Amino acid sequence: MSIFAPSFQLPEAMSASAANVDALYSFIFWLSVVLFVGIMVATVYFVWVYRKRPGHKAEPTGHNLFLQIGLAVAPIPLLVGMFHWGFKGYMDMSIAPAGAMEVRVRGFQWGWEFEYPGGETDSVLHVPVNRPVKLIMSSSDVLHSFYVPQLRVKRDLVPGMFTSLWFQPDKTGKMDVFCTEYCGGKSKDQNGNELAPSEYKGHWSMLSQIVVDTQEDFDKYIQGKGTPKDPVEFGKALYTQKGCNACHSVDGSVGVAPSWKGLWARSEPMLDGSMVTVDGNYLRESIVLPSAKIVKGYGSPSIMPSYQGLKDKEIDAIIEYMKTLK
Ligand code: HEC
Ligand SMILES: [Cu+2]
Repeated sequence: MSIFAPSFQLPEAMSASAANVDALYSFIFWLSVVLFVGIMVATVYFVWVYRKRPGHKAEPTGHNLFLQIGLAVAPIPLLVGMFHWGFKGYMDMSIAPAGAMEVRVRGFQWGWEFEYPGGETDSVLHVPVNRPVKLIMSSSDVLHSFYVPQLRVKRDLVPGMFTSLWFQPDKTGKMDVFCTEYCGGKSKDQNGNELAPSEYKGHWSMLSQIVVDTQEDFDKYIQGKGTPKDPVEFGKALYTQKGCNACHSVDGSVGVAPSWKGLWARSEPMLDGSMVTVDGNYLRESIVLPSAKIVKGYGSPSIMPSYQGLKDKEIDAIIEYMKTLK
C-alpha cells in the first residue's frame, strides 16, 4: 500500500467504480497538498525577505496585469477538468447497466431489510461477485442514508419515494453498511421505562453488512432461504384485507375510484391539469398521501383515506399485484 494510494486514508476499494472515485480523490488531495505547501513556503519566504529592518523603506510594487490575468485564467482548465471527471463518474454511478440484479432495500428505525428478486429477505445483503446489483430503496419512517465505504457509494432513503443505487463488487469478502443520516434513537421501552445503556437503540445501531460471494455460494445461500411468499399473491390478499376493494375494481369497471386494471405505466390526467405516468413513486405517493396528486374526475379533496400505516413491504406487494392487472 503506497501513501499515494487513497487506501492510505480510505478502506479497501471493492468495486469497479470505486477505483475511479479513488483516482479523482487522490488527484484532488495531492493537488491541494502541492498548492498548500507552495503557498505556505512562498508566504514564509516573502515575510522574511521583506521584513521591516533599519535602512529599508517599503516601496509599493504597483499593478501587474499579466500576473493578475494569468492567475485568474490558469485554474480554469484545471477546475473544468476536475468537474468533467467528477460528473462523468457520477453519471456512470447513477445509471445501472441493463441486466443488473434488482434488490429492494427497506430502511427503518433502526435496521435494514433486503429483498432479493425471488422475494427472499434478509437483514444482511449477499451478492454474487462481478455482477451489477441495483438497489431500489425506500424508508418506512424517516430519512436514512445507505452508505458503504468500501464501494464509495452513498444515497439517501427518503420517506414516500424510491431512490436507487448500483454497484458491481469485484472481490469476494465483507463490507460494512452504515446509515449516515441522523435518524433518532431511544433510551426507553414501550412503557416509558429507562433501558440499560447497552440496550439503547438508534442511528448508531443501524448497521449491516454486504457479503460478496462467488456465484456458486450465492446460489446456495438463496436456495437455503426456502420458497418465499409470492409478493403478487400477498398484494392480492391485501387488496381485500385492507379494504381497497370497497372503491377500486380490478376488472376495469369505474365506480367511485379509478380501476386498477391497466393502471401500471399508463398516462393519466390529474386534477391540476398535469399528466402523470404511473410508476412506483407515483403509486407509493397515491397510497400514502392520496391528496398529493388527485386523478381528474374524482373530486377534491380525495375521498380516499391515507394509508400511512401500511408497511413498506405491503405497499411493494400491492404494487407488484397492480403490475399484473393488465
Ligand atoms: C373510500 C374509497 C377508497 C378506498 C377504500 C381506497 N381508495 Fe384508492 N382512490 C380512491 C379515489 C377516489 C381515488 C382517485 C382520487 C385520487 O387520486 O386520490 C383513488 C386513487 C388511488 C390510486 C391512484 C389511481 C390512479 O388512477 O392514479 C391508487 C394507487 C390507490 N387509490 C390505491 C389504493 C389502495 C392501495 C387502497 C387500499 C389500501 C385504496 N386505494 C383504497 C378511493 C379509495
Ligand atoms: Cu438511519
